[in-house]
Amino acid sequence: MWDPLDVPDNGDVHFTDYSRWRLSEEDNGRHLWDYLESDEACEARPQTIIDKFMLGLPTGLPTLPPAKTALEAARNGFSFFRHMQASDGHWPCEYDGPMFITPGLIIGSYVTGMEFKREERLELTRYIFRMAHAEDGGWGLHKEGHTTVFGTVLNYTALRVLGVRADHPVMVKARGTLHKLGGAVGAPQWGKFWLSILNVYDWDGTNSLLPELWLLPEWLPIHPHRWWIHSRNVFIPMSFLFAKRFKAPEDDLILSLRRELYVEDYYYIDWPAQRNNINPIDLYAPHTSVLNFLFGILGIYEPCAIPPIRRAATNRLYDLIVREDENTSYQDLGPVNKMMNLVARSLIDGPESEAYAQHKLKRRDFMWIGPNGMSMSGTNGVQLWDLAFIVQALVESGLAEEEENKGCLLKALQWLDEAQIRDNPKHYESAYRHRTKGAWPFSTKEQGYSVSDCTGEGLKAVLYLQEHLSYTPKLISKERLCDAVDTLISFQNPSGGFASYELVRGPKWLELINPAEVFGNIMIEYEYPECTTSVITALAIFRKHYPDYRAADIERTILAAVKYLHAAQRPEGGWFGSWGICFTYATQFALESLSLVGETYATSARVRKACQFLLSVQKEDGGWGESYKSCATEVWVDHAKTQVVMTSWAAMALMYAQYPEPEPIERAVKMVMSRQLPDGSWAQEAIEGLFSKTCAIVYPNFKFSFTIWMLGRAHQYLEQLAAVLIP
Ligand code: LAN
Repeated sequence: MWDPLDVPDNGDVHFTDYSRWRLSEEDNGRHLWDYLESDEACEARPQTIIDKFMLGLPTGLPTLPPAKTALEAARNGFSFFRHMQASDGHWPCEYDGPMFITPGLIIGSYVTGMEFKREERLELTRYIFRMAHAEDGGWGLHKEGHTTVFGTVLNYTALRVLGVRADHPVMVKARGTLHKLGGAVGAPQWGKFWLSILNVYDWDGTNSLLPELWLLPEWLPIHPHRWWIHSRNVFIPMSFLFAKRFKAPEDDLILSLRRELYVEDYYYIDWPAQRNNINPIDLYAPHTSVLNFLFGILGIYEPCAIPPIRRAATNRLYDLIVREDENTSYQDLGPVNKMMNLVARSLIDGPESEAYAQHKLKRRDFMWIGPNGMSMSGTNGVQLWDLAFIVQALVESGLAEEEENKGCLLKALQWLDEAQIRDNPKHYESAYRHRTKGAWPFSTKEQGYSVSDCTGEGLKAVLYLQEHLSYTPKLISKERLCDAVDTLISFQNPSGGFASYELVRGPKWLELINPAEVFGNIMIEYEYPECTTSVITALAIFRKHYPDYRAADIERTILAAVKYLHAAQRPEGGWFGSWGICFTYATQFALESLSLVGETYATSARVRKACQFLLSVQKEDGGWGESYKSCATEVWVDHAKTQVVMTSWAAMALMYAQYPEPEPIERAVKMVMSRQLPDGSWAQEAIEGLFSKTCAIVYPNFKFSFTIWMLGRAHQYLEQLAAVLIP
């Protein structure tokens, strides 16, 4: 057990000295926060403006002359944001939101004996305190979501593991809520999994995570290599640890949690009866009858699993775990499989192993301290994704040619040069990976996963920097750009659309066996308007500069993609977004694509319909505001307040469509300008991103990239419109 923490009744004040935290300046986009113990160390390494801003401390940046035009507002925005560029060229940020990720960090670390610094434990505690809902003390699936058993049981448990006493007021309140919800027995599968690992839930209470699935022939539609990469990569260590029935050794904390988490007596719970017990408050994708039937059969099979076959299957799983660790230098695909792989490696290789040491080293990449305390990030950062948008914003607004910004853009280009993945993965086909040669990842090269749209936006950013600016060297050769193009084309599906990390490999009916209960559309890849647009706009820009490379393939790819986009438009006129919220996000992308093939307000009924849809939801103050709930319901759900990020997306959409009236865009510009703070920044508003239909995630740099981009473009667009209207 870790020693108890004496912490205040709430997280309103910092639990550590915030003037001692520093974000280290690494070369390759890695984010590592240090807590400096001594005054001398602090003096030797004073806090930077970035440290202060990320921690929510006053930055001391000056008040700027108020902007009178959209361009001045964009310029002020970047005068501020320029200071947030790390020395290696990227823009770091927090990446929190999901409330099931940080508990995985804490429980996974505890069961493997991987300790935290005391200060880290304190700020992890404060973060969870700060995220508790004021009314009932519970936690949701994500930080803006309603209280659920999943959120509450995992965060409650995490706090206890961190060392908070059971009689602390935060715990008393949360426990009351958990008990009102019926206790931990009603947790969804992923909650049951972490509780089983910690030995405060019985493995008999989870449905079988059939390891033998990996022994099936690959041509079978159900074979897990066909699943969405995140589901597959979480399923692998989960299934492995299930097969091993891994559980932490009992200690006082575990014995006590067995009393705290349940309404009934732990030792009398009918575990098999809990397998399909999920509190309705948590449910988004309830088990289908097909799944329940299969789980019924597996329940009978499990006790008689044939040992040599089970062993072969677990060996196979372990091999895949090792390959994943080695392919990603222990960053892993995401934070969930990262912590599960750690538990598996610690079990097999032991705490003295190189694998354990590497996992420990890379665990730091996910631990981010922000104004609310410390949390585990949704990935090891948003490096490439943010950088690519900021670069495009600066080039399109013209700010990139301004003297004071040139150094930033040169550094951004160097970062892109370093971040491009130059080869296919070490374990390639053997780990069922898609090609990576020439790709850009979402975060860092080390993590090493190619994503279709990240490669698209990365390529666009490079082309903008190398081809559109007067002062940049051509760091990335034609050959490397062509590698990126080859990867982009390799991502196209027969429908013409593009998915995220891989081609769509499995049939849609696999969704019938989605066991996760709280997420939707996670079993296979799907085509997305957002990913499709990033790819084809990149290809279109590429061919302008390199018309001789695979011209016919590029033309074919774009035309097929546009066909997919036509088919994906919703009857109301918008496009449904899966990675940002929601219709404003995806409609912006889709209209960018359609503008490529000359489909604009003047020429296309679909584009007119899309504009009308957007205008029908523009609010009184000229802005747009959409709730994350749109993503779950698949119909527009208004946010009570307008948001600068969504307003920027919607205004960008209207400009891509070449909407002929200036008024709605002018109103959007005014609204975004009215929210700009005296130092040129914008305050954080509601959450912007989302995944798997239900779970929101923050993109704090969007409030800079998309505002600056929209303001810069609007400045030019409105001038052009005025010139047409008043010749
Ligand atoms: C992300 C973040 C980025 C996102 C985009 C690039 C925006 C998207 O267009 C493609 C998919 C991708 C890469 C994506 C996939 C799912 C991620 C990795 C996340 C939303 C960040 C966190 C999330 C991951 C699945 C969280 C762990 C949860 C599980 C359900 C495994």
